[in-house]
Amino acid sequence: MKTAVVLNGPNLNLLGTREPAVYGSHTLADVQKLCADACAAQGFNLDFRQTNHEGVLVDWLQEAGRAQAEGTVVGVVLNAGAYTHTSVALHDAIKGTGLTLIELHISNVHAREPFRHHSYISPAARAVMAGFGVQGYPLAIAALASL
Ligand code: CA2
Repeated sequence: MKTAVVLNGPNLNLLGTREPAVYGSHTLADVQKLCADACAAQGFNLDFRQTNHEGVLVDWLQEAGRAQAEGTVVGVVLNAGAYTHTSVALHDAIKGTGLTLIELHISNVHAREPFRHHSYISPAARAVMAGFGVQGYPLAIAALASL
């Protein structure tokens, strides 16, 4: 059974505690449950992680890239949080690993502040999803199955 990797970046551990108008009221634990159910439906194992540290995300992307090359990982769903808009290192990690990666945002970043309109992730991603709320996560896992 292959594994779907879901990586979450900075401040996503705060989901459900503030800004419900933007991010909804679900917690990250709720999101993990949504992902677990979606993986069960697709016949995947789930590897679900969150970190506030850019270099940790780089390490995890490299780890997932090696596992995908070995055939044990189907791909990655990445919500890089604010690093989306700043991180050449994440762009390079995705490009360098050749990962099948879906960039995901809970909110519609294009309907928000201009500084959220640019993504360093998008040019390296296989697909981009934004604005589906936390339901985007199970949608992205289903999409990994068909990529
Ligand atoms: O919409 C998304 O998923 C974002 O990736 C979330 C990031 C933001 O910087 C991106 O522009 C869009 C922020 C995640 C922080 O989430 C919080 C949730 C509740 C309270 C405070 C922060």
